[in-house]
Amino acid sequence: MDKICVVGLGYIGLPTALMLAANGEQVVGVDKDSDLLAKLLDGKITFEEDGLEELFKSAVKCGISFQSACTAAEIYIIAVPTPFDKITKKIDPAYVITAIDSVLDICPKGSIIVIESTVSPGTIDKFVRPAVAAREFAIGSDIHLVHAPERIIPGNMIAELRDNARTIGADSPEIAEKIRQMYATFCKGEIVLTDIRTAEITKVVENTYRDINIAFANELAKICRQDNLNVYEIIKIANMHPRVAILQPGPGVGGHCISVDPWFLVGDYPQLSLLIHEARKINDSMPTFVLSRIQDIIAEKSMKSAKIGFYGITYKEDVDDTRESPTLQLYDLLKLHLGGSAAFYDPMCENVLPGQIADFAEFVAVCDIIVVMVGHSHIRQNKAKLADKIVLDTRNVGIDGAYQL
Ligand code: SAJ
Repeated sequence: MDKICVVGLGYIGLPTALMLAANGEQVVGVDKDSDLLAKLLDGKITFEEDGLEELFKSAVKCGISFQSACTAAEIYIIAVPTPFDKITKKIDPAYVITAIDSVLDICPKGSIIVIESTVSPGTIDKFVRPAVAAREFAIGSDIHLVHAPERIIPGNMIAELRDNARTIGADSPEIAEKIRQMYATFCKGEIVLTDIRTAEITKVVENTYRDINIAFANELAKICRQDNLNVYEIIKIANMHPRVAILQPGPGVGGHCISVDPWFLVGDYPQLSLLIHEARKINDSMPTFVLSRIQDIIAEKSMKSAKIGFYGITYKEDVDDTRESPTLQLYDLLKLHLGGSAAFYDPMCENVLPGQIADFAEFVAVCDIIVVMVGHSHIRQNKAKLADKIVLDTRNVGIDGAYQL
């Protein structure tokens, strides 16, 4: 019997499975996606992340295996996606439930299911427990449930897997301790044991805190624009105060976490989450604000027509993930407002949008206005190549003469 079976080998499941294997645990990684599996079995990693390739090699050396179906194990880690419905603002727990169902098909009695996927608070009570009970498994004896939400930041995942504190929510201290020991094989941060409900909401609270703080920076950018003040200088000086740490304004908040999780609190506590809701609205308004800045520039330069080039499609710098990215949000607005005369470039991803140009020099040459949407290292190293262009720099990468938010 295997010791640990990790179900879902995406952005969270893969590095977690590799880390456990590289630190001496016996691990099998499971994913239904045959292309993803084929790549892993062929010795290739499936997304770009600092240090992932080296970790992959060492996990393979230590004996990690990959397959499409769950196997008998002592511990199952569920790291499948939780899709978000943009209209209802609710997550769909179906993938988590399906993954748990496939575990229940083969798991030995007494095994532990650890849910790492972010779920909206209350999901485990509302959906997971009834689904397990419907299969006639007694929770607490036949099967144990744990929620250990991931906390790692794309771009620094491997270091954060090792160094961040973790939360483990379980029904009993004994099971929590067993799972603490598993994570302690690689996690050097503090591991806090609590109950499942607390672990669920704490994860969402962390991302909501960051969303609110980014919204404050974005609102400051709008205030400063009104009076032509430099928001970046103001933030820099304010942050010299020992108890001030303002984040950076930008073209919007993307990714599958910060732009999603606060909605769970708004949905569950609509009368009580006024600040949280307002912050979400401010961050969601930023692509429209970028569009208004482009229109300001076109008017100021008296341009009759202009080809707008958007540098960066991913949701943030140096990752290849485009989920909920501000550029994709802007693309939808552009279709309405600018009649589609846009080009896109991103060194981290290919063929995401119509009008995407693969060659940077060609992109620069064909565009009249370039809007920097993502501060990839690539643009920081190639700023000089935009010297003769009209540039709107929404990420403050430091391009001489550029317009700012
Ligand atoms: N952003 C700004 N200004 C800033 C910081 C970020 O506009 O000063 C934007 C980014 O460009 C991006 C978005 O916010 O579009 C989110 O990026 P991020 O780097 O703040 O966070 P994520 O989504 O990559 O990862 C977050 C992290 N959560 C927190 O820092 C509280 C990470 O630790 C979580 O594990 C992750 O969400 C998750 O999976 O929940």
